[in-house]
Amino acid sequence: MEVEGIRVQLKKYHQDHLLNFWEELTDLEKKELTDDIFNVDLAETNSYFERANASLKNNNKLLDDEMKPIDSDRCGVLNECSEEQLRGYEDRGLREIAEGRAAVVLMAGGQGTRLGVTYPKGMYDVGLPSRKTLFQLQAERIRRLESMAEETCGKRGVITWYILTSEATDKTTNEFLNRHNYFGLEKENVKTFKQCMIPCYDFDGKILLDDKHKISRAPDGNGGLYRALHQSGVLDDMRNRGIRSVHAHSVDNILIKVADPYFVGYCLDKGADCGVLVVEKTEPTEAVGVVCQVDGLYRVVEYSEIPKATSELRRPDGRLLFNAGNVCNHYFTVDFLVRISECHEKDLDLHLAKKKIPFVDERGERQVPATPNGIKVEKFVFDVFKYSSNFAAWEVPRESHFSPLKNSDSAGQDCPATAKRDVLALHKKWLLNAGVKSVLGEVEVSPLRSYMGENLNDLSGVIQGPRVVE
Ligand code: UD2
Repeated sequence: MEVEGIRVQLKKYHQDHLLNFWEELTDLEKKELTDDIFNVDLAETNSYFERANASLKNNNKLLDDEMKPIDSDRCGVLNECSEEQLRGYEDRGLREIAEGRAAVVLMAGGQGTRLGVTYPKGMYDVGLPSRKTLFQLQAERIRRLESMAEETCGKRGVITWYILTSEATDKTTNEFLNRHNYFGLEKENVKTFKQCMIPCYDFDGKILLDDKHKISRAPDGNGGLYRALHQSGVLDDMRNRGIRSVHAHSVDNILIKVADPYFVGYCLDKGADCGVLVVEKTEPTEAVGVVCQVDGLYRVVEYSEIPKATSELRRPDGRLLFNAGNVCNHYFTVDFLVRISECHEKDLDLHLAKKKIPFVDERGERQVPATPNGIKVEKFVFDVFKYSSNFAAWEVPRESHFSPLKNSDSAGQDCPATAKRDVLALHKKWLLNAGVKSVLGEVEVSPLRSYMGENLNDLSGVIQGPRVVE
């Protein structure tokens, strides 16, 4: 198509400013820009902006008066379960693994802006004695769990590791995993798949230029998972492998219990098609969404969207009323994921965030703004809860399950130093529970040795760090 044809198309959607610098571009740049424009579904892009704006207004109206906590009969609490119940859940979870019916979806397409690194967060090493990265810790937990399932059930099953990447993380993630031989997992059982990128807008819905010949784009949020699962063929792969249960989680929780057998077993026991793992939110300002009901439907109200007064409401015992802290840790059946991608993906809510987005101004100069100048539209992974026909929540203690790596150390929380501290504190507790007399200095337990504190009973006396218990 000639440039005039493209201009007419763009004009129809009020985006013809994308050609403002056409005359200055080289032939190669012209080709890059036209390819870039052809890759945008203009009708969908404009509707994204309008829908995101509309849902923002709608949210504010709904949330103030319609939120209710989770019904207690829908929420299992790990600390309140009997040993027998827990053993039952664990057995079910391990059997799912031994039968090859469990998979992990790791959401690793985010840009890690707050942490301030230019590489994927999974490659981050928080400074544990082993210097293992988040990816390595997760891969080794999978390996250990496969062995535990085999020991319990007498059968070895594979946990397929599907990793959601984006344009920002895909190449580097693949190179990294390859360079490290998939940390001992079989290459055929580790599959990366890419989410979509959507254009960024100014406050009037005009698409921003990142360069004179390049549209500014960002990943479509972790809810982009559903479209990507379908488009990349991952759902077909899951069905071909006979997978039934999917544990989907964020890349940055250093304590993540990958394919958590209690959580998976609990969801199977309840017959849930969609489940969420929560920790108690104790501070109204903490950056975790809360799981609750709105108009009788389960959903997460994100930390950036909950009204302040609502976030501060307390129960008679002093705990927050909305305390089911979402930690980006979910269970889905494959059937549920198929239903979402076939029937509901196009209707997922859109969330709008005001961000500082580098852009080319009307004079053709690239600006890096100091204050928010534009909008990113994102889909959120938890926005499918309302389509669940049997929803379940599972509450776990924070200190053994959740320590996210979000910020650089200067923030003092959710940062490399706190992630390292929390792993070492948990491992110390495991060792003391196993009969070790004392633990001095930095002592870490390899995930290949122990997944959740088991298999340490041969240790005793004093363990002096720095050391990795292999
Ligand atoms: C997420 C949760 C929030 C709370 C918090 C706890 C969502 C939408 N919000 O907020 O409720 O639980 O975590 O730590 O889940 N990602 C992608 N593609 C994207 C964007 C993100 O794969 O386009 C991944 C990202 O790599 C990370 C996860 O999704 O593994 C969470 O993303 P985030 O760090 O942007 O989410 P956050 O902390 O705002």
